[in-house]
Parts: sequence; C-alpha cells; structure tokens
Amino acid sequence: MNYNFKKIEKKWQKVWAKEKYKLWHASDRKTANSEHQTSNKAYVLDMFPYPSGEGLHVGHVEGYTASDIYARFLRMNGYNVLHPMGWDAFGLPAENYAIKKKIHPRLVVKNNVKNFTRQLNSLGFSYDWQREINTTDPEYYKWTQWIFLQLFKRGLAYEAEAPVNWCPSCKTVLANEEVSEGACERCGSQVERKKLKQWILKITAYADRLLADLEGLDWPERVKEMQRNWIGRSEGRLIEFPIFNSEFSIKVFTTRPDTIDGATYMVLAPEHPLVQSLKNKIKNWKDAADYISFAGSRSERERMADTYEKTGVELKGVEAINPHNRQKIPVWISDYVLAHYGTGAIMAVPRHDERDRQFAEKFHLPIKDRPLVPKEKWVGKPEINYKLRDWIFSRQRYWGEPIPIIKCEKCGNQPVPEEDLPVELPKVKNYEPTGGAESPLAGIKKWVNVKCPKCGGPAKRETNTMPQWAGSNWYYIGYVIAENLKSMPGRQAGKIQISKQIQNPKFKESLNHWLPVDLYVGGVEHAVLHLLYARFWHKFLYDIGAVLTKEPFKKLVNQGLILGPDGQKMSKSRGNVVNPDEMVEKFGADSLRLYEMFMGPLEDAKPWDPRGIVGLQRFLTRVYNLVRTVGNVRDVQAEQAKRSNKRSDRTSNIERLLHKTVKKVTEDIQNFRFNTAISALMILLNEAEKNPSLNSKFYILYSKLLFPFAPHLSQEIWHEFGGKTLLDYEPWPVWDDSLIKKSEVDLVIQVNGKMRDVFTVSSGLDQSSAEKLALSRELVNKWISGQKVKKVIFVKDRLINFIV
Ligand code: ANZ
Ligand code: ZN
Repeated sequence: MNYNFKKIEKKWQKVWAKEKYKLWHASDRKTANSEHQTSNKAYVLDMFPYPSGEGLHVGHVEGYTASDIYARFLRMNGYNVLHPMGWDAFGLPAENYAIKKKIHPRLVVKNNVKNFTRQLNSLGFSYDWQREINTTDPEYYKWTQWIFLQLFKRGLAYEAEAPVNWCPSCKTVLANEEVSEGACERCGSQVERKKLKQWILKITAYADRLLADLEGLDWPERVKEMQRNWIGRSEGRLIEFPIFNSEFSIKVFTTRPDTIDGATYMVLAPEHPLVQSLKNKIKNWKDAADYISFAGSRSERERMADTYEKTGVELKGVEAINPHNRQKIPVWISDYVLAHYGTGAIMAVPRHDERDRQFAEKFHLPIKDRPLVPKEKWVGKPEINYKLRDWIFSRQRYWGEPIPIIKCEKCGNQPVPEEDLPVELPKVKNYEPTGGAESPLAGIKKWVNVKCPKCGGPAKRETNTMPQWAGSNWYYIGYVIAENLKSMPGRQAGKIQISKQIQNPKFKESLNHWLPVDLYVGGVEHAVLHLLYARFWHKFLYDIGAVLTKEPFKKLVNQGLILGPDGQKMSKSRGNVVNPDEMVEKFGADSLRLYEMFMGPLEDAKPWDPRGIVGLQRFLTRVYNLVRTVGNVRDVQAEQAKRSNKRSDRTSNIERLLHKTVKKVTEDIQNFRFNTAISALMILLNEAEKNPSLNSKFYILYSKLLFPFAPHLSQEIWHEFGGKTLLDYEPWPVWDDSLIKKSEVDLVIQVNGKMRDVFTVSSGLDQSSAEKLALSRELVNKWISGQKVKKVIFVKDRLINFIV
C-alpha cells in the first residue's frame, strides 16, 4: 500500500504557505535573519519561466528541483539563502498565445502566472515569494527602460538602418541569436532579410571583456566555448589584391596569410560594393545580377557554415593579381562570403580551407599545394575581427517594453525624462502586429503624439518595443531590489528616482551583499542568448557604478533535456509530453522530484521511463513503512538491550553505514550529483530494513538527509518522531570520520617494487608488525630467499616493499 502522499503533501504545503512563505524569505541584512543562520549568503537562482499556457514542463521541474535541493541544503548548513522566482512575461510566447486564443496578453499572463504559481507550490519549491517579480509590471520595466536610457546616453543604444532578420509570420525583426537554420526560433517560419531602421545595442563594444572574463567563471566548458565561438574573435591580416587593368583592388581579411601562394581564386560577397563598381568590366553581368538577387536570404551564421551548400558566379572579365607571386586569378561572387565580416572578400585557398575546397570542387577550380610563406614575412599590424554583431533591439510588436525615446523632427531622438518613467504600455484593443516596420502602438494617436522634451514642439513616441530578452537581462538584480519595485505584493508605494536610488548606500549594500549569483541553474539553450545579453548589461551596469561585480553569475549548472519515453524531444505533435500535474496527482510531488533527480546525472539528456517514477514512489513508501515498524521496536527496547553481542555488532555496522551515507549525500549535493546521493539513501534503507533494532535517532537523521529531495515526507517523519520545528533550518547532520574508516585493509607486499602478495590486516597496523607478518608469508619468502633486505618502504594501510 502506498503512503497517503496527498494528505501529507497538502498538510505541509499549507504550513509553508502560511504567512506568505515567510519561512523562505531571505533577509537583506548581512547578519543572520534567524537564530539558525550565519552571515554566509548564497544566491541560488533558477531561470525564470515564460508563463506559457501549457504550464510547467517536466524540464522546468528538473532544474527547479536541483536548485531547490541545493537551497534547502544550504539553509540547513546555516546560509542566508536567496532563492527567488518570477515571470519572464513579455515577448512573443505570451503574445502569440494571446492572439491564437483571442485573449488580451495581459490577461493571458495573469492567468498563466496563477497556474504556474499553483504548480510550483504543488512541488514544494522553497521560493522567497516576497521577492516575486514580473517583467511586465510597469514598476519593473521602469528600470528596464531606465537602463536603456543610460545605454542611449552613452552612445551604446543607437538607431540605424540595418539588414535584419524578418519573420513573416511573427511579423517582427529577430536578433541573430533568435534565428536557427534560417528559421524563426519561435515559430519555425523561414526568415527573410530586410533593411529596416532599428534600435541597436552596441554589444560589440564589450566583445573583448565578454571573452576575457569567461575565464574566471565556474561554468560548463561547453557553454563557455559556445560563447567564445559566438563572440568569434580572430586575429589575421589585411592583404590587398590589385585588379588587373583597373584602378580597383580587393582587400581581404585572412587568418592564414602564410597560405597566399595557394590562393587560386577570390570571392566577393554578392553585396560587396565593388561588384557594382566593376559592372562595366563584368562580361556576364546578367548572370551576376541574377545571382545577387537570389543570394542573401539566409542568416550570416549559416552562410559561413562548412555544411552550407555552395553556389556562385564567376565575374568574367575580372582578374585579380596575387601581390606575393604576381599570378592572375579569377574573381567570383558567392554568398558563403559575408558582406559584413572582415572586408567582405576573401582569397580562396582550397588546399587549406574546407569551404574553399568545397567551392573549388563544385566549380572545378584548381586546388594547389604550395609551400607556406613564413610568418616572419607578415609584419605590419594584426587585424582583429569579431563574429559578434551589434544587437538588434527593436521589435514591431505590442507586448514588450516601450522604447523610451521621443522623436522630434527638429531635435532628433530625445530620451524620455527620467521623471516620466515608466512609459507605460497603453491599453489597446487591437494588439495584432501591423506587418510593417511599425508596431500596433503606432495606431494609438493619443499615446504617440507628445511634446518634444527638448524644444516643446510636436513630437512622436518611438512605437517599437524591446525584445523579450530585455526584462531577463537584469532580473536577478530585480529580485534583490524587489522592495523598490512598488507594485510588487506587499511593497510600499512611492515614486522612486532610479538615478538617486542607485547611489543610496543601503541600496548599494544589499546589491553588494547578494551579487553575484552563486548558483544559476538552467537549460543550455540560453548559452548565447540570455547568458550573453545579461553579461553585457551587467558589465555596463558595472561601468556606471550600479553594481560592484564584473560578472552576474559565478557558477552555472545546466540541466539536461528530459526526453519523451520514446527517446525523442518532447513535443505536442509527437504526443510524448509528460505532464507534471498528472505525475504529482498520481505519484506525489516527492516522488516526482526524486525520480527526476534519480534519472541520471543532472546535466545529461535522459528519456522518461514511466516505470521509473513508480520505483521512486515505492522507495518512499518503504521509508514510510519502516517508520511504521519502529513504533513496535520502541516498545520492546528493553528486550533489545539484552540481545547478544552479535546484535550490537550489526547495530554498529548500520551506524557506520549511516555515517558513510551522511558523508556521501553531503558531498554529492555539493557536487550536484543528486542521482548518486539518492542511491546512497536507498542502500541505507536496504540495510535498515534488515535491522530490527533501529532507534528513533536513526529516523531523525534519515529524514534530514532526505529532506532536500523529498521535503514533504521528510518533514512528516521528523514530526512523527517528535520534531516540533520545521526542518528547513535544522542543522545538517555531520559524520564521524573515525566511524567511516575501514576496520580492515588490504596490504600489498612488494619485493623490489614488484607485487608478490596481498593480505588483509586490521587497519592502522604498524611497520614492524607488518614486516613480521609479511616475512612469514610463503610467497614473499620465496622472492627474498635468503637475500639481504637493504631497505623497507612502508605506506600505512597500503603497501610494504622489500628492497633486496
Ligand atoms: C585564406 C585562408 C586560408 C583562410 C586558410 C582560412 C584558412 P575566422 O577564423 O572565422 O575569422 N573569411 C574572411 N572574411 C570572410 C567573409 N567575409 N566571409 C566568409 N569567410 C571569410 O575566419 C577567417 C577566415 O575566413 C579568413 O582567412 C578567410 O579565409 C575567411 F587555410 O583566408 B582565410
Ligand atoms: Zn524637439
């Protein structure tokens, strides 16, 4: 029979919910906020969800359980823990859903947040709900807008005409990071290239620091590598190839100047201005012009990939001269060369470059093996290039933070004065995208038409909004300053002047206390999006003195993907989605938490096994039943005392195992090896079941060890064994090293460094006893056989080596 998890989980959730989860409220004060806490702080952060209509995914549950275990563990170890939760509620997911369901996004968000909150609480996550934030709250996005204005004032936010990725279905511009394989990351439509006037953030100004500071971060190497590749710093040289019989020349950026003699042709990007300048020389202009209009619809990243299908046209009548060996080589146009990287032109060396080789093979161009030109010949200045592009920051959509800029024909772009922040998103009936360069906000004349803050003349508001990443760029700071975001539940009202506020010593102190985030848990899909953007804004905030750390997230842990039972990525269309609500209903929150942690290493991808969760429920049932039997045991304690020596031996064995388990679980939690920690708890349970003489001390310890993983059942057991407190701040168990040490060890015997025998001795055996014992062994004697022992090397509990 399963234990009544429903009753137990409801009961404790009610207790925790009392007083608005005050239990988990992290104090800003450096001193302890409860008698159990020390001044050590730990900021344990989850990637906050988009409150989508689908509700929580088992993938959320995985990461959130991991961080919850860690947060609970640290509280029991005396840390002042900040473990907050909030809502990343602006942006396409909420808006697309709203349009589909014909419900206003504001209402969609409200309903979804309610549902997510219920789900998170049903799983027993220990969040500091008093610091809950919502990126769509005007008092929250006031700060987002303020940060934008600071960027604007320092020239790091600028408006420019730029080729952009346009999603015809979402009817908006997308950032490079939001396009994968030429498709919109959100809806999968093929992205088009368009030229539009856009707000752009100068993230490239931080390229060097974003790269260099990766070194100091305790992040998974693959995420760091993804960021390195995305920033894509490369050092090379600029080389000029004159065009035969013309005043023009082709400048190229190359990382391999030494391969210049192997250059057998050149390639210009189809968009390269030189192509137009050479029009009169090009004999097959029609072919070239056709190619130019065909090319360039794909994203930059793809065009540069090795796997990209190569196409191109030779510019007949144009020849370039290799400046090193004076040879004439043909010139082509092809979209595998990007217009906006390096100089937009390359010397192609098919012998040494994979992309060039593919192109040469396809178009039967020569592949020459030529000696390399020594590096010393390439003095002059190295040229640094980055693949990172400035961040296209405007969206032609309704559901986002309005960009706080006023456009005046006389004065140009003017910042909205700080006292007028937030620029609230007006309430509109029609929020569907216009399909043009303007957002639906452009249609609201009352909102759009304003006075210029500089000259007082007629002006218009910027109608584009910020991308969904804006609010998540600084939300980890939002939790820290949640008290200053007035419309948050239970917060005081009052207009805050942000520029003044960030200078306030108390405000600074609390930021200083909590930042950086000590542990950040989330999916790897954010590697070059959110995690790069947030680092950029954080560095900017550091530069203007708003924060005192150079990096926002000290340690990052990625949870692996949870796949469907079929081993495929979970998706509605495949019908392999596991719903956490159903799992909680059938098996209980503790079983779900435990199962997701037991599936395998946290960072691995792993398929859902429907029998797996049943096994974990059975484990918890056994824990519960073992507790049932101990009542009887307590009654016969007197009799137990009279039991034989053999019995007390067994008791000390279980005690040893208990201490071993404390050590193992402690170290595994510290290293995020939750699956092996759970195995250790299972092994301990197996042994406990064989041992009828357990005392209540055992259960008290066991419930503490299990608590971070399965808080409801553990709290119940603790309570049954007389614990009056909540386990959250009970001190974490410590182990006794002397009990863990093995009582017997295998001693290796060597003669002249060669192993000749092994035998079991009691641990701690001294050298002279070990020598005597070793020499009495036949095998050892055989190898020494009367020779003189010159030296004995002895490593306690390990080996003894006779040198003869
Ligand atoms: C000759 C050569 C020989 C090259 C060789 C590479 C290897 P990274 O490291 O990514 O910076 N390149 C330069 N500009 C380009 C553009 N706009 N579009 C596409 N490719 C471009 O790559 C620099 C190399 O990529 C450059 O060095 C150039 O090819 C190519 F064995 O020049 B190389
Ligand atoms: Zn003006």
